[in-house]
Amino acid sequence: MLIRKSTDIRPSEITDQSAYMRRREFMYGAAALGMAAALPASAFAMPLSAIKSPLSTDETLTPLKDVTTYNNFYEFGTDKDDPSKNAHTLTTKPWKVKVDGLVNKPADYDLDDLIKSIALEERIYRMRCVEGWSMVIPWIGVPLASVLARIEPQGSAKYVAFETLVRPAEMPAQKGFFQPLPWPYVEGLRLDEAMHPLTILAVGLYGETLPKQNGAPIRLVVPWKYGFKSIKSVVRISLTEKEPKTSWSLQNPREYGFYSNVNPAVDHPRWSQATERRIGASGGGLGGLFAKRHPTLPFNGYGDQVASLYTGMDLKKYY
Ligand SMILES: Nc1nc2c(c(=O)[nH]1)N[C@H]1C(S)=C(S)[C@@H](COP(=O)(O)O)O[C@H]1N2
Ligand SMILES: [Mo]
Repeated sequence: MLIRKSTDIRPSEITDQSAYMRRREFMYGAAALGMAAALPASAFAMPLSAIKSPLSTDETLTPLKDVTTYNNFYEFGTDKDDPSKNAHTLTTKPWKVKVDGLVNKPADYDLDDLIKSIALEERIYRMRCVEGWSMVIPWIGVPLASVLARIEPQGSAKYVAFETLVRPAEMPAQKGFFQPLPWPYVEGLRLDEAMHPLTILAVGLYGETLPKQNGAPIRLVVPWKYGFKSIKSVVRISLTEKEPKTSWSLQNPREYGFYSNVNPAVDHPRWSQATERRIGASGGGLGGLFAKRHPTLPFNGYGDQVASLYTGMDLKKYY
């Protein structure tokens, strides 16, 4: 059988560049044959070409299957497999991003215009969830700094605020009786954090457009902060003078602060952050169901690049 879903690809194939290429050829072939409508949602991913970034880690990649089935995207439900089951209903085309606040170029941008002619880069990043697990994901995206340069923050802008889509008709948890978070999901960065070269807006992973469960069509990726800062399916970017509200600190201010830097020395009030479990059974030293937990690094291992952003701040107080 020629047609394979991304979830049918064996983990051993995934790190292999030639597997990307075969799948690309397959997608082009399928489109040419007019088969696209008959394919499952996950197969609508389109290939993206990107230059490899030197800012990537060389750690073993988390298998695609785990990256796309073990997710947090509460708009689609709170279980890890809810996003992969439910997110196919999300319409991601057309996609507008409202840019407003303290910028010289506010507009309702078409996503394509917002990132037009900014070179796509593949960035392999370690990601660390506050729940105590981690992954290594080959993102494709653009530096947020390049997008900010396009929209021109004004001199008084100190923060960047982000918002996710509110569309209950397509996001089941937004219309359910139990609403796990206030909507829209909101996040924010200080302007210097947003401008840092490690901060990207991702539009793809594993060589293709983003799966919906991972935040299609565009999501933030900030690898030195806990996963929840990396807001998905972004529809609004605002430049502000005041520190923006963030979803998890709105929901539980005692447990979650604005900065949310990965910090093994600051426990979550209900559990330690000292160690983590690498998701996926790919081997590669850290992975596997029975793999031991291993130490979490300050700033998720990106301290050399980002620690200077926080010089003089008490990171126990500003967690
Ligand atoms: N809109 C939105 N963005 C979100 C979330 C969410 O529930 N809604 N969850 C966050 C959390 S807690 C994590 S760990 C990451 C998970 O990203 P991934 O599923 O692509 O690994 O997305 C973050 N972005
Ligand atoms: Mo998370």
